[in-house]
Amino acid sequence: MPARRPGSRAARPAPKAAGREPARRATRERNTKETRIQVRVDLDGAGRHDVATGLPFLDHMLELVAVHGLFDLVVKAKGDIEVDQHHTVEDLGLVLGGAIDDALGDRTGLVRYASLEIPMDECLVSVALDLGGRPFFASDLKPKTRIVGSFDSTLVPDFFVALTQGARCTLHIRQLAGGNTHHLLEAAFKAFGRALDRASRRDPRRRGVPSSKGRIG
Ligand SMILES: [Mn+2]
Repeated sequence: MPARRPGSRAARPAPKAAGREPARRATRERNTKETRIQVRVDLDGAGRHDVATGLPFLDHMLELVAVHGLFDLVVKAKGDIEVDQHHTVEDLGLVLGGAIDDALGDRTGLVRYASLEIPMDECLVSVALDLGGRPFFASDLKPKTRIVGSFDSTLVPDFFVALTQGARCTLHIRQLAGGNTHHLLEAAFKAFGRALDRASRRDPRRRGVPSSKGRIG
């Protein structure tokens, strides 16, 4: 055992380089003439959520992301939904994605990839996620009804396009079996939450970022 000065902590490796190992949580705010949005996300949370977007079905979906991803999530949005839901849904994706990007920091030690399938009764959805810094979204979800609750389901791709740009991630969503629109979207958001949880974990074996290039983004 090397000698230690009284009061010093047990022998530890050299101090971490500045900027490494981010807080794993982040707050983002964005205010425009169309929307006012605040998001707080903690990747190492417990599934606590406080979500109010003015769109109850979207609240339900974001709560599923928090619960199934074990994130703590606060989302407050006030948008011009009387004009159209589009501004609010897209801006929410962008701000939530930006908060995820901040929470991931420089992505040191990340697992990076995750893929899985989630059923919801007759519906089955597969999600593949890469937190490797490249924004891309692809989906073949085919909701049977445009409106679910009061939510316009055609805006789900707009939400995820914005989110993948904000979070600098690649996300593929595949509909393996369709059915009720509520079930289909619920399976997709749950799968996204689960995949984000897995991919955003740290692998203790990994030194540096999970890329042969030596950096992400
Ligand atoms: Mn539901």
